[in-house]
Amino acid sequence: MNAPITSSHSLSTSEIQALDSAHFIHPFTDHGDLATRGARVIVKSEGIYIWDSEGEKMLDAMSGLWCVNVGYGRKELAQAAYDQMMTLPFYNSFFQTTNVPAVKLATRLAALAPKVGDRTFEHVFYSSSGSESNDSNVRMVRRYWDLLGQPQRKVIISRHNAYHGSTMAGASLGGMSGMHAQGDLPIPNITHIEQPYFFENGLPGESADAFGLRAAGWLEEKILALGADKVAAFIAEPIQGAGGVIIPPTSYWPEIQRIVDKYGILLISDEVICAFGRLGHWFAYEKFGYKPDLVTFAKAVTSGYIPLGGVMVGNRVAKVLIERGGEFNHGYTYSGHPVACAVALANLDIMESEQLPQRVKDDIGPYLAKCFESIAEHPLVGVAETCGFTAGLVLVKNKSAREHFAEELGVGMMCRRHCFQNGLIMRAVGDRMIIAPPLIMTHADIDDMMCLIRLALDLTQQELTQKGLI
Ligand code: PXG
Repeated sequence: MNAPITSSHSLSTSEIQALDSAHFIHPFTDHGDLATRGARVIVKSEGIYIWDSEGEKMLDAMSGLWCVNVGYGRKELAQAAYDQMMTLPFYNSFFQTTNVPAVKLATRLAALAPKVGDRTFEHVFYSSSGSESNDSNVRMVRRYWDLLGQPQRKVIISRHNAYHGSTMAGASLGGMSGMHAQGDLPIPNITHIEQPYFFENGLPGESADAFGLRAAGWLEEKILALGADKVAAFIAEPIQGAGGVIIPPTSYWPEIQRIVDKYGILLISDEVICAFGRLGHWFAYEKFGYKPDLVTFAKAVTSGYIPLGGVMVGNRVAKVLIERGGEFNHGYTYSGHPVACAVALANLDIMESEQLPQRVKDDIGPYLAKCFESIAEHPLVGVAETCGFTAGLVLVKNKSAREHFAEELGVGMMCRRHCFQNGLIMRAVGDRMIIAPPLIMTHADIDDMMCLIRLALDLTQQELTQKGLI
C-alpha cells in the first residue's frame, strides 16, 4: 500500500498528474485523453493572473470559470472566511434556526435587486451552486402552481444551447444535446425552443431587431402548441454564457416579456454568469428591462472563492409560497452556509467600494467594446461582439461569405491552443472564442489581453495557411 498523502506533502508535477489520473474524475473530461497529456496543475494566482506548477504565468480572461470578478488574492475574502470559521464554521438553517451572515446577505441582496414594474425581490433561497439553484427553481415553480390550484401547469420552456447546470433538472433545463444524450434527459415536462443567435440564424437581409422579434415569437408558438394552461415557466440566461456569449438583439427581451405576461407564465432569469457586475449591473434583468419572477445566482456572488448559489424569489412567487404554502419540503444542508455568506458579504463590500458594476458600464465595458470593434477586422473573424465585460468572436474561413470551417477541423481548439501556449486563458465554444475577464482590469490590462488575442488569431491563421486550409 502507498504511504498516505497528507496535506503537507510536496509533489512534483508528474507525480500530481499521475495521482490525478489515478484518483480524480474531472467534470466534462475525456479521461483517456487526460491520462495521455496530464492535467495542467494550477498552483497560484494574483490579480488577473494564474500560474501552473511549471511556473507558466497566464492571463485569466475567463475569471476562473466566469466567477472571479474581483480578481485573485483578495485578502479581505480570506479574512472573512477565517473570522467566520473561528466564530461559527457551520450551523444549519433548518428547524427554525438561522445565522447572522445568511440574514445579512439576504437583506443585502434584496436591497441590491432592483424593483421593476410591480416586481420586487425581498426574499432569497440559498444553495451552493447554480445547478442546485435551478433544481430549486423547478421545485418552487411546481409548488407555486399547485398552491394556485393549477397543477396541470407543469411544462418549463427553455432554449437550445442554454446552460442551466449539470444536475438532472439543471441539465434538462439546459439545451446541450451532448448532455441530454448521456442521461436520458430531459426529464419530463421540460422542452426547448431555438436560441436567439442572429449570426447563425438570422435570414439574409433580416435586421437584428426583426430577427429578435421572430426568435421571441418561437416562445409564443411553443406555448400555443403545448396549450397555455400547461405552461409553468420560461427560463433563460440574459445572454447565454457557456453557449458562447450569445447576445440577443435588443428587441428580444421586451417581446419575451410581452409573451410571458400575455399567458401569465413565470419568468426565470438565470443570472449565474450575468449578475454581480458582469453586464454592468448588479442584476442583468435591469439592463434588459424585463421582470423575472425568479433570478438564479451563484459564481460571482463570492467571486468563486467559496461555493454559494441561490435564487432571488420575486414577490409574485414569494407571497404564494409564504402565505399559502405551509412547509416547503426542500432545502440543502448548506443552504445559508455562514462561511459562504460571510465571504459573499466581503465580496459585495469590494464590489461596492470599487464600484465594479458601474466601472463595467461606464469605463471598461465600453473600452472592451472598442477593442473588439478593431479585432472584428481580423481576416479570421466573422463577427466580434461584447456585452458588458464579456465578449465573443467567431472564427470563419471566408469573412465576406461568412463561411464556417468544417467542424472536424476543430479550429476553435487550435486557436485555444495558441492562446494557452502564449499565456492567455480564452475559451472555445466550437469556433466561437469567448472571454469574461475579471472586472478589476485596467485599460493597460485590456491592451495586454488584446495583444495576446491578436497573437493567437495570427498564429491560428498561419497554421491554417500552412496546412492549406485557407
Ligand atoms: N446556470 C448558468 C447560466 C451557468 O452558467 C450554471 C447554471 C450551473 O452552475 P454550477 O455552479 O452548478 O456549475 C451555470 C454554470 C462553461 C461552463 O464551459 C459554464 C458553467 C459551468 C461549467 C462550465 O462555460 N456555468
